[in-house]
Amino acid sequence: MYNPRFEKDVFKRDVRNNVKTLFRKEVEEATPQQLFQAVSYAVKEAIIDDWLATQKQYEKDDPKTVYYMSMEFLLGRALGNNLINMTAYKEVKEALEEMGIDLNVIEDQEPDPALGNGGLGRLAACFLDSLATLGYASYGCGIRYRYGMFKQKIRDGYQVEAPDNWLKDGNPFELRRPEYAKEVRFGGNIRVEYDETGKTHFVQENYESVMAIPYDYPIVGYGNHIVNTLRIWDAEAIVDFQLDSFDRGDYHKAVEQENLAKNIVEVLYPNDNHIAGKELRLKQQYFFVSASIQAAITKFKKKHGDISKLPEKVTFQMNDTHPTVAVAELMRILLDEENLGWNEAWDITTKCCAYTNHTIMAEALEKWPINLFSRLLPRIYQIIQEIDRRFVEQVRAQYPGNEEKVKKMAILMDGQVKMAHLAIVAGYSVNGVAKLHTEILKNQELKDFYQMMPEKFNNKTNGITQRRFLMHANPLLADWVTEKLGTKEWITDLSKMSGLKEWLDDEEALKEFMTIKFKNKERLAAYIKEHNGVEVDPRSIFDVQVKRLHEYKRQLLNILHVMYLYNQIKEHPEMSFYPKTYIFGAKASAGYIRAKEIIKLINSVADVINNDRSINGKLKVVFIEDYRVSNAELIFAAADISEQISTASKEASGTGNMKFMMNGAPTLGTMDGANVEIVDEVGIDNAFIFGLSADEVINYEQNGGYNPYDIYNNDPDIRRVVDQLVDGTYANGDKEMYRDLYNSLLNNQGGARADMYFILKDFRSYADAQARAMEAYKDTDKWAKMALKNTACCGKFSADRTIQEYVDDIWHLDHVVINEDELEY
Ligand code: F58
Repeated sequence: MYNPRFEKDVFKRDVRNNVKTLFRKEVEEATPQQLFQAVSYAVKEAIIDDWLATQKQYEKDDPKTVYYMSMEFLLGRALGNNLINMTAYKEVKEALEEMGIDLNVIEDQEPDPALGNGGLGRLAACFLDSLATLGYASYGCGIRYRYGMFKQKIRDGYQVEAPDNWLKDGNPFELRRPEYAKEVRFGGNIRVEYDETGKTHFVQENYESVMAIPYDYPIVGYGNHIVNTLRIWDAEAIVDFQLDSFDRGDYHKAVEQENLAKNIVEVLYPNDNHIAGKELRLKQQYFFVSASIQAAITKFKKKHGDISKLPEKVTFQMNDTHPTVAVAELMRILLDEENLGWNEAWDITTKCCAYTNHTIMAEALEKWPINLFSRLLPRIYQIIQEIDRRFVEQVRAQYPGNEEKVKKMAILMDGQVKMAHLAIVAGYSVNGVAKLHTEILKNQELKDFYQMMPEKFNNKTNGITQRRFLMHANPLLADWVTEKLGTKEWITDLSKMSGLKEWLDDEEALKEFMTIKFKNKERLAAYIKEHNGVEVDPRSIFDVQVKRLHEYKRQLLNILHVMYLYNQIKEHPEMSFYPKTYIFGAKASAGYIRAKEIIKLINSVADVINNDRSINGKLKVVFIEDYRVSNAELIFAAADISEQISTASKEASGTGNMKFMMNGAPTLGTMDGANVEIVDEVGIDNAFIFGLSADEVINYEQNGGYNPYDIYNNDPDIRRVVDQLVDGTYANGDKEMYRDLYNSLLNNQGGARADMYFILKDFRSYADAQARAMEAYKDTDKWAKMALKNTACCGKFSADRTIQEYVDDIWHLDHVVINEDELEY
């Protein structure tokens, strides 16, 4: 793909000029941060041309557009990724080298935008990349949080949170678009008016409002000149705080509006798989949803006029229930502003909105107290009442006399607004994110809805972008893949990876493959040395678990097993043992006490083991501070083993599992989420599977759980490890530090069953899988083959495949092509 701005001389000149105009400096005097800015602005100029060309093409072709509505977009750094997708990475690297600048150092200057918690937010970012790459018109719609996911520091083994002021040096890639601002209203009351024709009008009065100001981010497609837009909203007070309002007695109002604007976009709620239910969060939701839908309608009407045709050109995908007020907001606009009747408005709305579910964890299901909801969003609440009234009527008609059904399915029940129910009733599609997850939704969690409207339910197994997680994260492997396949087609068609199977029996190729892994392990070892001060041996097995910290993800199982291994090594110093490095990375939500105890435990175990000379470095434990997209890229590339050990049925899909697989790390995991499909692709012999099945877990849960004492009393190794939580071994003699963890494993506590996540139940089977993995690793050739097989079989897990399925089954978008010859640079 050609872009004249990446001609070396042109690019170098642009960088030099940028350093001058931005900082009044010569390149030689500029700081790395200033160079990052100067380089990024030069890249942005190249992007802008394609961004304009894309808008023109869309204007001409008038394709149907998806609005991907999400509270979170976990983008990661943009510079490297943009260069890759502009197919200019290597040229720019060279051009900068000639100027004495190292691109890697420059890339490291970019703050890592973390407008998301974990899987759900990162999925949204991968989807935008794939939409642009496949040539589909799309907008990401979200919030421009002033502070993203907190920075994690580890102090004395404990997690400490520091604010993530990611915008402090400005952001070269964003574009402020005040001309597209929209007003968003909260609170007040609704006055009913009748006009001369007898028609009813609903007027909101005494409300507070804020101005939503959009910031646009370019989303660069790979090698196709398409640049889509991520539009995230900032909030500003409607009237800037003015002194004269003091005189008018509006002082309080003026201050309030300022505060409202400031608070709404201040910070991302740092919860993963848990809903806090705070009023401010609902404000955030309505804020970005209302602004986005208003903007979409304005754009549509400008071009098409006739609002009844909206479903032909627009679809709103709701990333989990967080944007579900979209349904009612669209109804509000159609009813109150477009003056449509209820049936017509409902017909349009239910053809435009679709919903993705990402979890079955009860604590993540969104429910809002009616009093809070109706006070904050009075008109939206009225509309939901009417949606609910009509829906309940339908349930009664279909299941006469079955008031149980009504109770289970109503949107408004027990003083709550149930957002998932609203999303299902109003959505034309409801999808899960992996086969197993969708089956559980259909047969357990959402069974009543599935029975009533089976046609809405479908599965879309998640995927990841190979542009970031292979090309950018692992350039050595990316080049090797291209060489072995003799083509770069895998970059936009990951199914081509299966061509690597030809090399499975080629000793030389396997050696090269493992040499690349080794170099990546050295790169990670250097990072760990620099950031943790711990020496790890790149020849040891890198066994990695990186993801958010949550009990269901069972980092506790992993660290208990490390404690068990340590006991074994101490007791049988002669036993055969391949050196292992256990690597963890995880943030805990700030208020999630038990998750924080687990982080402390991991660090305490690391302290004891890493400082025990008697074990000759056979075992090391590392907790990588501040796990985020940028260091994740180093970690996936360097992993030997991918730990995916959630309690079966709890992890909807997982996407980290796919990133490890792509980079040649076999899965050690349960039959949960997309692990099931990974095993389908790679074969059971190329993974290390253990533990209860989802059916078994669900069965235990429905029958009151199991008794962990049966295991504790009969398995001395397990008992010893559990007892070590309360005998001071890992707490400098303090017997209380981990008492809560100990209790969580053995005793029922309030509503929570003992060992809710089946850690002791799965322990033996986990230890066995670990032992099998170690045995397999000892056989170098066999291991290399297994690792390569994983890379070769990752084709299904591209987000490109996922997006194509969304397009075919749900969105029905039109494919857009930009003809390079027609570009006017
Ligand atoms: C994750 N959910 C799932 N939620 O846990 C994971 O299995 C799946 O692969 C991924 O979505 C993508 O489908 C998740 O990350 C959140 O973080 C929410 C954030 C907002 C509050 C509720 C949880």
